[in-house]
Amino acid sequence: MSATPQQNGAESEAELTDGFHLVIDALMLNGIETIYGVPGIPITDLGRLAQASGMRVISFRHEQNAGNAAAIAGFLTKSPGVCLTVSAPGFLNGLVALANATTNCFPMILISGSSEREIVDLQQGDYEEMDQLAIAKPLCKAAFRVLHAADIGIGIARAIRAAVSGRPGGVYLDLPGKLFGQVMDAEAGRRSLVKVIDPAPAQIPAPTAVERALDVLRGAKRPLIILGKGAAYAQADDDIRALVEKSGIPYIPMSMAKGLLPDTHPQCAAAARSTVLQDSDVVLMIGARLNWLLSHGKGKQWGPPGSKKFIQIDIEPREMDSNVEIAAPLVGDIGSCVTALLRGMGDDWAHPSSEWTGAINAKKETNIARMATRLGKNSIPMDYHSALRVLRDVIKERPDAILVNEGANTLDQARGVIDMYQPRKRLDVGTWGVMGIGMGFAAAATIETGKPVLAIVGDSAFGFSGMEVETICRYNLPVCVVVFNNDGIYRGDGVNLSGGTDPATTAFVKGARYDKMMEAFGGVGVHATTPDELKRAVDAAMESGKPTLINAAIDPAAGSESGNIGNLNPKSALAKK
Ligand code: OXT
Ligand code: ADP
Ligand code: MG
Repeated sequence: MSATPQQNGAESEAELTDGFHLVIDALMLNGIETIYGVPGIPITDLGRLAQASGMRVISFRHEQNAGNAAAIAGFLTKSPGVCLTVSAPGFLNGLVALANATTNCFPMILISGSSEREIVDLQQGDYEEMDQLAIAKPLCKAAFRVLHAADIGIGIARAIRAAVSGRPGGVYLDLPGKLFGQVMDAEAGRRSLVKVIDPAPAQIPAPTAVERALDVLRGAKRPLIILGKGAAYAQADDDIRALVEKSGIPYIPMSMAKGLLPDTHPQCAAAARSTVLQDSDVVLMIGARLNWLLSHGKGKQWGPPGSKKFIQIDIEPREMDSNVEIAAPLVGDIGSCVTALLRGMGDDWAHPSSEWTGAINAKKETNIARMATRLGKNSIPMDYHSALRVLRDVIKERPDAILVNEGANTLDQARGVIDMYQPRKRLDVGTWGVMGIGMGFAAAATIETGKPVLAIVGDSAFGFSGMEVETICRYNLPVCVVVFNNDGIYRGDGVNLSGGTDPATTAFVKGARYDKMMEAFGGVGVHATTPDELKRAVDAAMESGKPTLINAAIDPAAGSESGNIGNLNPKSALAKK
């Protein structure tokens, strides 16, 4: 694309382009079709012109939500999601999402306009003055600034490569306002653009590392596979399934790896989690880290010290031995590593003993029966299980719908109750347990995949991105939000320990009607007090595809403090009861 030349002498008749058009052309050349952002100085025209060029530009109400949308777009597509913000405050609003993307290994690029370099560097008080590049650097994988229009192509190419190659992550690209207006010859501009070839090259594991891993696996008596969100990201679904089935090894999915194989698969040991973590002797980790979510691979959850050997597949060599010794590191991309293992296993791989799989199945049956009792109660007011039972059925009936999930009890209970059947259908708070991903993830998930979204969010969690219901209505997105409204954070029955009139720190307005928020913008709002009402409302929403918010009234006393991770919540021994 190029600007119309001014008819002013022979030289200026040459076709011209400028910074705005070069940024758009560079993104489009690299297959980036959607921008998530919030407009304003100095990037308003960038969004406008991008839309005019045929890109989809989704304007949010707050940059954090636009950033979360871009991050999850990256996770779902393996191509960097792009978030566009204004300078200083808009940039800062986008940073939580950028840092969260980096932490979760989601590829995204945060592009922020910035103020005049000369004034910023002399700290002379420019409009929205801030040294954005310096601030972004420690929070992302790479950060770049482009000062000359002729470097835009290279700048965007570097940002794309940094985001998706190796361990994926967030990248910051700083574009000063002055850059956009810089004019250059259109043909030279075209030549300056770079189409990134093979942005995330395969990383083939060393044959010796594959052999070592197979040796350790062969020696196992009680093997276990852990699938993490890296495995979901890798899109090596068929090979991963083949490895699991050929090996016969029981597996557990981390939260966002649920559905990589259906949770109902006979080898799925999610319902015997404690047993398999404790009693296994060899653990094959595929795209999962031994961080807090896995108790760092040690402690009583993992059985006696020294009782375990780990094989770890990861693209990041430095992940190995980060928490415990890795007996067989397998560094490479998951697709290549899993194919190499499959090839090396041959045709006569011995499945684990029935003693091991039998013990797991016995534990599964006990836990599933316990869960069934809870799910069987038709409690009114609804508790988590009676509400989740109907939502479990909704996903069973529509396995291609995407589930977005945040909260504490709302998160932990939904993860256990709702079986997933397809890869990359469960999106949640991830490595940080961050609240606020809800509406950004929901919007991008349907925009990127064309699938309907069911967002199950706690009333507190919803508050972090709730204003984006307007965005969901504005773009008429098929998103059904179910707010689990228990009047507060964890529980709605907290009391002010001082006896004063202020509400408890964890309590919200009682009986709030979040459904009215959706109605305010033309969507469908429903207040549901029984499992039947909830099921009817969700079915109608999923059928119609209309933006819908269901306020599911949950017993304020039903939850527990911090959900399943109350053990991480320090308590004062001195506090008054
Ligand atoms: O094997 P055993 O016997 O042990 O049993 C296990 C499984 O085998 C079994 N199981 C099953 N049984 C039967 N059937 C099936 N299908 C089945 N599946 C499993 O069940 C048990 C438990 O299994 P599970 O869940 O797999 O295992 P476990 O032990 O829980 O796993 C450990 C973990 C650590 C992997 C897991 O718990 C996990 O993934 N946890 C993630 C937790 C998390 O990230 N929480 C969110 C953060 S909490 C807190 O930080 C919140 N804040 C603060 C805040 C945040 N986060 N962010 C920001 C920006 N600001 C502030 C806030 C404000 S939460 C929050 C809001 C909360 O309020 P809301 O209103 O939103 O929500 P409500 O709580 O609903 O009110
Ligand atoms: P979970 O929270 O599900 O346990 P984590 O985010 O902790 O998952 O771990 C994901 C891991 O997957 C990271 O260590 C990351 O380096 C790795 N990873 C991501 N993509 C790939 C890939 N294509 N090939 C190999 N490893 C990958
Ligand atoms: Mg709540």
